[in-house]
Parts: sequence; C-alpha cells; structure tokens
Amino acid sequence: MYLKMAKREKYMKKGLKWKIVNVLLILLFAVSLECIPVHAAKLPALKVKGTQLMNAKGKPVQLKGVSTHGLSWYPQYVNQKGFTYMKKKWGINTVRLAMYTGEYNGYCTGDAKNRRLLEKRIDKGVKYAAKAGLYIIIDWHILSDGNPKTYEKQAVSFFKKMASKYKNYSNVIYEICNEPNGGTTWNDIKSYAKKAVKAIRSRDKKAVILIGTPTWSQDVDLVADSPLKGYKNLMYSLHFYAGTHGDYLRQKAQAALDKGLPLFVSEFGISDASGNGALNKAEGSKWMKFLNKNKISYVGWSLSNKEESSAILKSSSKKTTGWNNKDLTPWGKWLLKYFK
Ligand code: IDC
Repeated sequence: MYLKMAKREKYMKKGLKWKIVNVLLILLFAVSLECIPVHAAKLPALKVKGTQLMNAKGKPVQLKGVSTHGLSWYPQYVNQKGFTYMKKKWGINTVRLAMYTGEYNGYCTGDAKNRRLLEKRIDKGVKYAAKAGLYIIIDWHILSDGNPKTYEKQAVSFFKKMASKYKNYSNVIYEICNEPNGGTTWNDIKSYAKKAVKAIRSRDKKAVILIGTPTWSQDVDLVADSPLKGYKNLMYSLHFYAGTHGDYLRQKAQAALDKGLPLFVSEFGISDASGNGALNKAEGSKWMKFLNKNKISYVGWSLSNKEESSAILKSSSKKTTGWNNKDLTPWGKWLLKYFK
C-alpha cells in the first residue's frame, strides 16, 4: 500500500514536471512566433491629425533621425549597440531602414536567399529599435525603378508580410515608395499607394504610412490637390538636398501645408542631389528653420562610411557604434547639432 502511494506520488510529480515543461515550450513557441511583442509597448503609437504627427495624447511629435544606406550594402550599422548609442548620445528618436528594390541585390532584383537576408535585417532593425526606444521606418527604396508600379505585386506581398509581423509594434512606420521619378505621375503613384496602403491596413489599422511623391518626392504641392481619401495616419514624403534644392522647393512644401497635406522628410542632405559634392550649410540652415517651425519630422541620409559627402561617418571610421567627433564627416557633425 505504502509502496503504491509512493509510486503514485512519483508519477504525479513527473506529471507536474511535464506540465511545466509543456507550458515553457508553448511560451517559447509564442515568443518565437512573435505573438508577444517584447518591447513594443515602450513607445507611444503615433497618429496624424491635420498636417501634424502626434502622440496618442494629441501632443505634436517631431521625429528626428538617420537613414541607413542600402541594407544590402551597409548592414553592419543595424546593431543593438549602435541604435542604443544613437538614441542616448545623439538624441535621435528614429532610424530609417533603406531597402533598395531595383539596384544590385535589391529586394526585387536579388534572389530568394537575398530577400530572406533583407527581411532578417529588417527584423533585427525593428527589434533593436524597439529595445532602444526608437521609431523605425521600413522603407521600400525605389530609385532606378522609377515607377512604384514596376514592382507593385512584390510590394503588396512584402507589406502584407511586414504588417502581419509588426502589427503589435507601435514603433514601426511604413514608407511605401522612396522616390518615384522618371516622369511617374501622381496618378500612377496614387493607384499603387491605394494597393500598398490597403495591404498594410488589412493587417494593421493604425501604423503611420509615408507615401512618396512625384519627381524624387518633391511635388508635394500637386499631391495636395488630390491626396488619398478614406484612410487615417497617412503622410507624404518630401525630400531635399540643400546643395541642389532651395527656396523653390520650400515654396512647394509651404503650398502643400497650406492645402492641408501632412509632410514627412524621410530623407534629406545638404550635399547636392547626387549624394556628393560640396555641402551647402547656409541653405541647410534655412531648411531646418522651416522644418522646425512647422514641426516636420526629418531623417538624414546616410548612416554609412561610404566615401561621399552625404555619409555621416568618415570612410576611415570602421566603428559600428560608440562614434566620437573624429568619426564624423562635416555633414555628420552638422546634422548631429540638430538632434539635441
Ligand atoms: C545614393 C547614395 C549613393 C548610391 C546611390 C545609388 O548616396 O552612394 O550610389 O544612391 O544607389 C536620393 C536617394 C538615395 C540616394 C541619395 C543621394 O533616395 O538613394 O543615395 N538621394 O543621391 N534621393 C536624392 C538623393
């Protein structure tokens, strides 16, 4: 009798152990499926009201940060230490992940292995950003593929995938087409945008979405005449390089604001538009005055050490975090002053 009880107790203990193991396994599974957004709750979700980006309490928010160079070419800057460092020491609150679509090893020109690699880098970026307390922009970086309709199908399935994965991440912002160009009309972009926005909204009802505008994201005044209707939290991209773009483009931006179009500067520099050449600091300061006056968010190009004047880091600097003044280019030093 005593023996029997002891045996039963042993079995019960064993059963309990298994139950614990099972619960742990299920938890692990849930985490690996990303059912539990570990750090997502840290940052308040954003919304758009009128022309202004705001937090949930209706307080205006101005995002400030840096864009990576192409994720295929300079992936080393997507790392936890670097992100946390930039948040703490540079005072940024946003990073943009520039994923080229049409260039060498772009999302749509490379093979399936390359696509998986890029998605993995985005995934790391989103999670590092969440942990560092940064917003993160997932940028479908069209450029040589001037019309977003070129890879529309791929874009729709990409954004469905991203929005399914990150719907619980309040720090994720989607940018659906970096810079339409080559004569792409607003009608074309609008037709593409309706599909890409619908794809995101089928999974995520609220995330902020940035929409590129004609002529390398400059013709915001034209877009303001017929923006997308029926969706919340949409903003429109305005890009400038102060070495090339001055007062004329600011006037277009002002016209768009006057018509009620919410603008977001998801990329800018003070070199010329090629990403190289002399810096125009005087014009750059005029732009910053304009952006700050209108509380427009801005993201500087680019967090890389490429030998060009629009790179934030010197080509001699091999660091991927912990940068000091000696690692920064003249543009990098200039830009960092505006983050504090
Ligand atoms: C540039 C990079 C340069 C690269 C080129 C083509 O700085 O190293 O060779 O792209 O891939 C943009 C684009 C952005 C450009 C940048 C500077 O969005 O991809 O990066 N620029 O030319 N629009 C205006 C300027």
